[in-house]
Amino acid sequence: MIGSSIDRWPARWRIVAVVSAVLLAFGAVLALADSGRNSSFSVGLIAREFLFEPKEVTAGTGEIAFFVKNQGAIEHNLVLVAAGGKTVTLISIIEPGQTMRVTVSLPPGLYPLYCSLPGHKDAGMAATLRVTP
Ligand SMILES: [Cu+2]
Repeated sequence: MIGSSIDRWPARWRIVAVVSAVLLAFGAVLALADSGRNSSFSVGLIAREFLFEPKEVTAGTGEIAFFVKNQGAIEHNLVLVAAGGKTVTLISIIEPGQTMRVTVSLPPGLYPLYCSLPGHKDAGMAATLRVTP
């Protein structure tokens, strides 16, 4: 019994080695893909009365994750102006003290961001997202 179980080890290890090699090759392909336009970016914004910090944020093409923390005393939100002037509400409400996350993918360009609650944008709650090629 012991002898036969030892005889089986080499075959087992060969399978493990082949599976490992396949996984490594697959991982290398994923890593290559990730270094291209499928990269992901993280953008942090602080919202409060009445501004976004920082005023300008930069990301590349790919998935952009916004983390928006409301450090103010009242509700805020996050709206993005897409190409052609279309407004997209990324986060409809961020309660005081809350951090909200949203992901978007955008072509290169400059995108105004603002809070659409009445008067907030005019009071200074605006920022710019620059998406680089
Ligand atoms: Cu606001």
